[in-house]
Amino acid sequence: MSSAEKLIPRDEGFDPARVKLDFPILKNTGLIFLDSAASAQKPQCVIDAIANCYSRDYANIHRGVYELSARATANFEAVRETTQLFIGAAEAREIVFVRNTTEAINLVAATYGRQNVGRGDEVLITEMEHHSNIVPWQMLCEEKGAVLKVAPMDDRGALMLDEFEKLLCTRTKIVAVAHISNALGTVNPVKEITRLAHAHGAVVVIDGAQAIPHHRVDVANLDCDFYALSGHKVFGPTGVGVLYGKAALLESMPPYQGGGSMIETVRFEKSTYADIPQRFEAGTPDIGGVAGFGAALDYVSELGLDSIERHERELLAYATDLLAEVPGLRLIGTAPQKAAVISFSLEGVHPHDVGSILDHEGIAVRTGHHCAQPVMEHFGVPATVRASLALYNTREDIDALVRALQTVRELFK
Ligand code: C6P
Repeated sequence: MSSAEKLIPRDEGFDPARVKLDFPILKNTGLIFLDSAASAQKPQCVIDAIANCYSRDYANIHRGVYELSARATANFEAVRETTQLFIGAAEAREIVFVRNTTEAINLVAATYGRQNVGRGDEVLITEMEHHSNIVPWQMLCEEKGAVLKVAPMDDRGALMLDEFEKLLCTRTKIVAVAHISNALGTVNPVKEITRLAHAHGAVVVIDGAQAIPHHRVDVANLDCDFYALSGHKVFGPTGVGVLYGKAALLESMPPYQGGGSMIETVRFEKSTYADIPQRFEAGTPDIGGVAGFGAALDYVSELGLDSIERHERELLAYATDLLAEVPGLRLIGTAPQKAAVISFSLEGVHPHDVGSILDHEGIAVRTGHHCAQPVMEHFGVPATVRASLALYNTREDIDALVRALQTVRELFK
């Protein structure tokens, strides 16, 4: 079957209860898993793809002349094409395999950033970024004597686009923005952000970690320059992520790490580097992980991102309505464009206590600052409880969450 055929969605009615059965950890334990924003669970097809890679198709890639190595290489490169189609990239060589979103952003900061950002230049981010989309830019700015600018959000957690625009100027070299905030669920207008940034000559890096499992992403349509994502958030294994970069930009960039696979020739006097994307893929990659990642993208494509998005939108509305009935519950993040994340605090109860009691009721949520400390500071809270949704969550999961929160309320009366 060709990659294109594999990506045809099976769109005849989306049933999350049936989808749940594809996930052994959910099927076998009855766990109500509301922490997919941290890392999503894995369907059987992903687990099988990893096992099959190691039991049938495994050898190092891009090296061996023997048939098994050629097959392993072909399988690995086929996932690059699957990824290209999945995010709408123009060419497969625009897909760089990395470990995760964090590494993808660090790669851009350390290569494009070091090459193009100088003293007095500016990097523009937003107040709602994950630490992975703050610290690499801070490190770059410190090294180069550049300035990190931060566009504010309002008290719903929506980006103030007019303020963002005012911060753009000829010194802005890079704009780095989350597609969807992990702490608030805010969906940022990344196409408009990209248009504004380009009008000022800046390149745009989108942190897509939270968007990719929920939302149809089309990088060509967004016209962004870089897009970062993690496989483990889109039902694939940990250890595999993607940096998308426009070919012309990737071609202009120096390597990130040196070693095997990223070179053309090596002499003690000087080495020359491979073409993209191999230039950025030093060393042996996560071959089994990439097989699992490919299976995860196929799985999501078969279910159909439009169906997934519709289901999650309905579930978010359902949960938001029910949670409004819980006394003392304050939603943190109420932007008009929101997806898959419900952050909240419960008056008089520490978020960690809420999390522990929910755990006791068989419900997994994340509590803490969610690696977004500036967001917590904005809302004047040390931490929140975060219930995050995915394609396998049902209304029954939300009902159980609300019941358990009523129990917390009773205990802390
Ligand atoms: N957020 C969460 O619980 P890595 O760890 O590299 O796969 O992803 C980092 C990252 C970057 N950007 C955003 C918007 C993210 O949400 C994350 C990961 C997890 O919210 C773990 S802190």
